[in-house]
Amino acid sequence: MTNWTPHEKLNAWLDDMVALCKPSSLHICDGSQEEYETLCQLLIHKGVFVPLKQRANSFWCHSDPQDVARVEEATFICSQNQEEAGPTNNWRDPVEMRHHLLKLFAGCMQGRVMYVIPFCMGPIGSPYSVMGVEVTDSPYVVCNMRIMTRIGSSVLNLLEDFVPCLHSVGVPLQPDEKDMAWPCRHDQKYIVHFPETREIWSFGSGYGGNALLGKKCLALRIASVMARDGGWLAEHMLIIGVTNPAGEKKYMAAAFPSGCGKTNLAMLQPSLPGWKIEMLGDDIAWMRFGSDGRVYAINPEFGIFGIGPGTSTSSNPNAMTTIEKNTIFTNTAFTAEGDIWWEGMTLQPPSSLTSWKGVPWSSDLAIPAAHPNARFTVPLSQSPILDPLWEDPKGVPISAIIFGSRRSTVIPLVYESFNWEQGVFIGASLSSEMTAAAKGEVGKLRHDPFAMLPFCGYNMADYFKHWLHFSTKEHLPRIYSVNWFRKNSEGQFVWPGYSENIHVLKWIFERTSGEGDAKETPLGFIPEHMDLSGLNVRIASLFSIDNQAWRKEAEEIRSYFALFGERLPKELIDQLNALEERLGV
Ligand code: GTP
Ligand code: SPV
Ligand code: MN
Repeated sequence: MTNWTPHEKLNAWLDDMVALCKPSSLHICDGSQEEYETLCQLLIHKGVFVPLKQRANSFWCHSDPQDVARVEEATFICSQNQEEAGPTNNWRDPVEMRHHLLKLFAGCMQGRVMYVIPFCMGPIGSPYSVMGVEVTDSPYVVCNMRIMTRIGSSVLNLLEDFVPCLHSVGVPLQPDEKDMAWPCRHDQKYIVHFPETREIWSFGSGYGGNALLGKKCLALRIASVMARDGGWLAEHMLIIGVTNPAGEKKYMAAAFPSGCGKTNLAMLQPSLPGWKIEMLGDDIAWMRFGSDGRVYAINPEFGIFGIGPGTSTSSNPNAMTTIEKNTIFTNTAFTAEGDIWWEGMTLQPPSSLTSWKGVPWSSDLAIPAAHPNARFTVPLSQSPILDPLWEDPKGVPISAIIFGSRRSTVIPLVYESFNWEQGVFIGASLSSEMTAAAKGEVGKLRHDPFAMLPFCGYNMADYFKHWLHFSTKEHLPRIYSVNWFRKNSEGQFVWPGYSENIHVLKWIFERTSGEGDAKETPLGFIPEHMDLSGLNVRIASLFSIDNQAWRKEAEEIRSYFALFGERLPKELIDQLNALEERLGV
């Protein structure tokens, strides 16, 4: 065994990975600033990174046009039995998949450096954190992992057990062969999880959740299995602190599908005087029951991998402040002045632009200059509204859980569930119009239970059961449904959203204090009065409940639930029946 590190299990695994992938050399990442700068220089030299003139220590880069988002059809859960993965996951037999992967990865790092990234999801030293080691042949991945997770010697020194995460862009180099700027595979992409042995193998993509393996792969797919076994929750949720004008503070968590507004809600700048939002996380929450019976949440991440398009000083000023420096921009447009740009950043595009594909762009082309899933990678510590408890190892107590999605019809602005079980039903029946965050048909309505459809590492029916089994706990958070995306018959949003979403959070805040007027409806409680004076909105268009549309919705949920067969918890059918009864079916 080679003494790569002081850690025996790691050394044994690295020996195997080196023998399999045959890199030209191996580099153990220490996570230092120097190392980061060296890698950025290397990426500049390779033509991947372009330094930005207006933003210190920041870079523009663009990917291969066929490597721009998560690839759900190439994402696999390889549990022993297909039933364990359930009807919503792509399942492959673990033995066959391993056999296939060993062939794919054989020699895949020839001519490249193998970077070894010890990383920690959660604050280093927290009993709730989980460590991983990602082996990758992509220096872009190393730079992004350093922002998104805690990496390097401080992790290696404390490393005990770890989740092995193997990543390769899948493009070996022959001696003297010139590398591509963004090597990846068009023909073969594999994002593979072995939930029982807690391993991740990713091949052929260098982008986002496909390649930064601490995020969706570990902190959601593998962690959801750990959470099921350990009695906790690993969720696709933002975490915020909300303070009212009297100085009282509560924490809330919210699950929205990809591209449906988590980062924006996490960074909300309230339009209502005296209210304050502070962020702990914008994408993932790990939640546990504390000894006082309350739910406590930590954010396992260290950075923000946020969507650019739509972000501006008016829609999200806090995000704009966060990305002034130390930021990697991927697939945005690039200005003649050496800065980045995306649709929605300013009303008019700058006069001269290079598109995300790296070619001259003009508005005559009638295509966006930035890719709709263009992203910024930035340290969470740069958020101007960071919550003081963001690294608290035990997490923050959650008073409300919010489920939201992108629905142009049917779902009202906000409603409160009658109880936990109905709240779980709301999560389970969530559906949303698809966005550019994953490869697929943008705008298509699909079921996305708990915003976890692409991220649950086991049978979704068992996941529902896991949520339901907490219903006997005391001090449960209240559960809400929100929808910022309702449209009128002209196709315009009926709700201004963004900073005005504080109106909804205010009502939720008051409800969790036993205040806040509410009216009972078949769906749950909706606000009795919400002071929206000054906003150009029609209350009816925000809160109306179309009985007929809801009956259709209920029918649709019933046929979706049938997918889970006998495994679907009976409580959810009871909830659906009760909803139909209230609707008068
Ligand atoms: P992922 O990072 O993929 O998980 O996405 P996310 O859930 O963090 O979504 P994000 O906050 O990045 O928002 C996605 C898109 O929705 C952006 O284009 C936003 O501008 C837009 N958006 C966010 N909040 C609102 C809102 O309140 N109203 C409207 N109309 N659009 C919003
Ligand atoms: C999402 O798609 O939910 C994201 C982006 O947060 S990625 O990291 O690519 O999964
Ligand atoms: Mn996300």
